[in-house]
Amino acid sequence: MSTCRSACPYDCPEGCSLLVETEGNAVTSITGDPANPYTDGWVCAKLRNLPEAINSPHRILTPLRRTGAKGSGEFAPISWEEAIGEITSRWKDLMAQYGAETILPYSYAGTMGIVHRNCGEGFFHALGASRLKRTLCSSAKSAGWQKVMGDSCDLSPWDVAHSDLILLWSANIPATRAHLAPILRKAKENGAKIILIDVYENPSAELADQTILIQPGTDGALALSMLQVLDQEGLTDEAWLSQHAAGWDELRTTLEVWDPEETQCVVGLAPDVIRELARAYGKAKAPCIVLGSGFSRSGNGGEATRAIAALPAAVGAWAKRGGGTYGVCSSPALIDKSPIKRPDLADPHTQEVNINQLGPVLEGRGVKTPIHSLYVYHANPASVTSHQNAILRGLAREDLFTVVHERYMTDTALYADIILPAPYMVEQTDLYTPYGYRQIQYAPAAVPAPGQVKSNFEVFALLAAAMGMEDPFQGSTPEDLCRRMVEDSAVLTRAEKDKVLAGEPVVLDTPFPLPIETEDGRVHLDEPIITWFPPYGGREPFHLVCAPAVHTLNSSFNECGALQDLRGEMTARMNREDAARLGLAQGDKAVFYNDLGEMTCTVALDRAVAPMTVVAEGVYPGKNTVNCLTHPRLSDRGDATTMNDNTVWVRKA
Ligand SMILES: Nc1nc2c(c(=O)[nH]1)N[C@H]1C(S)=C(S)[C@@H](COP(=O)(O)OP(=O)(O)OC[C@H]3O[C@@H](n4cnc5c(=O)[nH]c(N)nc54)[C@H](O)[C@@H]3O)O[C@H]1N2
Ligand SMILES: Nc1nc2c(c(=O)[nH]1)N[C@H]1C(S)=C(S)[C@@H](COP(=O)(O)OP(=O)(O)OC[C@H]3O[C@@H](n4cnc5c(=O)[nH]c(N)nc54)[C@H](O)[C@@H]3O)O[C@H]1N2
Ligand SMILES: [Mo]
Repeated sequence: MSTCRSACPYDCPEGCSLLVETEGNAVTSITGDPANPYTDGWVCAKLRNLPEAINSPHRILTPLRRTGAKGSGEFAPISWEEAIGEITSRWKDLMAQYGAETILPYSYAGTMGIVHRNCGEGFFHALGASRLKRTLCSSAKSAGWQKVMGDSCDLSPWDVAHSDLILLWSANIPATRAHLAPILRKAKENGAKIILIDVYENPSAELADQTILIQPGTDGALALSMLQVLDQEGLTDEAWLSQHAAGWDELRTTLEVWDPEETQCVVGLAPDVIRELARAYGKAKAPCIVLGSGFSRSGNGGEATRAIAALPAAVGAWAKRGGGTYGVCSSPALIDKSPIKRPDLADPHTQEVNINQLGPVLEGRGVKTPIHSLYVYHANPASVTSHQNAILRGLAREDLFTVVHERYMTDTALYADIILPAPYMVEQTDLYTPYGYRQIQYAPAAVPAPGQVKSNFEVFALLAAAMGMEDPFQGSTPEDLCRRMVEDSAVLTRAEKDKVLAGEPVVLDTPFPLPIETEDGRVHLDEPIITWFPPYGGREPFHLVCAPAVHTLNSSFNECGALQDLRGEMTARMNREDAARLGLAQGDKAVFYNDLGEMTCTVALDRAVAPMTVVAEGVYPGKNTVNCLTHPRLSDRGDATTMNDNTVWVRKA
């Protein structure tokens, strides 16, 4: 038995450092590495159960060719030579007929390792394939933040311990930020008050002193109303604003309409609740907003982020230790990823497809060159992307040549013409820098890849050679590339570089006060904030929100039986009074539907939900799951998903 260091590859802010125990070539256990003070020696149930998936008999271990109808799941093993030969000869034919834009790569967040996440981009740019705009997650939030705060980072998680008022705003701590929980408990012991602001009583409520439930997509209105109260009641920090902000006087002239009496009908809170929240925020010594991303997956997500980002500026919170925000952008760029992403190879004239619009695009809508081949790697669009029914119709097209590089039979892989076998993180070498704090870790493979499994990096090298293209990495290995990126870091010191290259996690301090990295060094509150857009549909009475589940991560871990048991069946949470009106009780089956699709699942009433709101936690396998009800329209800023901004009808099944 031996133990080696590794890093979690999933898309959490946590970026845990891991200890992997192996026996021969088998992974026997995964635990947290005490060498990373934030991981502190423990990991979530998902990672503890990962060895089950790594060692599962259901893994795909050889390339496969489809033998039955698309979606039937009938495949036969083939060799790598045959697989690469078939893919590249099909591509050459399609390129001759339609041009390279007819090929669309589709990748997102299966692995967050810098090399394997990004190494395909240069290949597809060089090929001249359609470009994919990857805005499936929190791009509206980033774009709104950028407008106010430029390239500024926000706090590190441990800074939150110094705050005396913590707003958990649209954040599910036990699910997505588990290591913040001990820090929140510490802050509470020191006298901090914690308030959850969400559309349902998510499991963070157990850490909070108060829960405030608002209508989905109204966070911007709530923030503007809080600003109005702060301004009216003299709770703003005018000295800080005049020195560090631009546009406050313009913004304050627009606040009149956000009187709590006017705002109540938008956000669904009594005026007193808004006033008390604003007063508590304005009077706190160092108020901190822990800002999740759920609220930003809305038509108005970018503008809502601008309004929320104005709050710490208005009260001068950035000047106080523990004050500000945590969860937006906690890590500066420690590494230059361009040697892997190769933006220099991209042709800006090549057609661009928004990742959220795969369904309509596969149906021939919104593209100049129709897509005849789809190459999916480390993503599962049939489950995670809006307008599931259009995606499934597209994937079923006989004239679409689909390749899926996967570890097990996902709903997307079921529709592939060719499946290529992919590794778990312990079977490949990569470099990780999580977005939730300043950390970097180099993680060499712990065990060899089983069967004929190959990494994204290896597959793109094979595809490039078979297409007769120049190798964008000039024969380098992932190990070489990781080493070079660390050596070239403009931020890390020599001692830190040595530590990273020795495989140890390196955690960096946050400067205080945080530098404001806009062109003029000021927080930008200029330009009116426009926060009201109706949800998609709007005729249907219930607002549908997709929320994370504790025991899975998007569609990852659907392959893990123990975690599926812990998560339980697919449910939709409703407000108890709404359910009673519809004659629905806890455990009843109900149909949730709109003009895009229909989902039947169990009604859950055990957690409070805002009125007229339906919350679906987690991404489940199969057809008619929650993304059959979400529309591919884009957000106001960042061209991002609006999957939390749709409406549905509900009836008893
Ligand atoms: N266990 C687990 N961990 C995960 C994930 C997971 O699915 N499960 N996903 C990973 C990924 S990809 C990401 S991006 C991160 C962050 O993952 P996110 O999905 O961004 O999760 P949070 O940041 O916790 O924000 C979710 C919260 O936002 C709330 N919310 C939704 N709409 C609104 C709204 O309009 N207003 C308000 N106030 N609240 C709203 C939801 O009810 C939920 O409680 O977590 C990562 N970690
Ligand atoms: N309803 C609903 N929809 C959602 C969300 C939600 O909470 N609810 N969350 C949204 C968010 S925030 C995000 S970020 C997206 C994420 O959506 P995706 O990026 O599609 O992420 P996953 O669903 O985790 O699927 C990743 C797949 O990559 C595979 N994989 C992992 N590592 C590798 C590798 O090294 N190589 C290859 N070839 N494959 C690999 C895994 O086996 C897995 O099947 O989903 C979004 N969609
Ligand atoms: Mo995400």
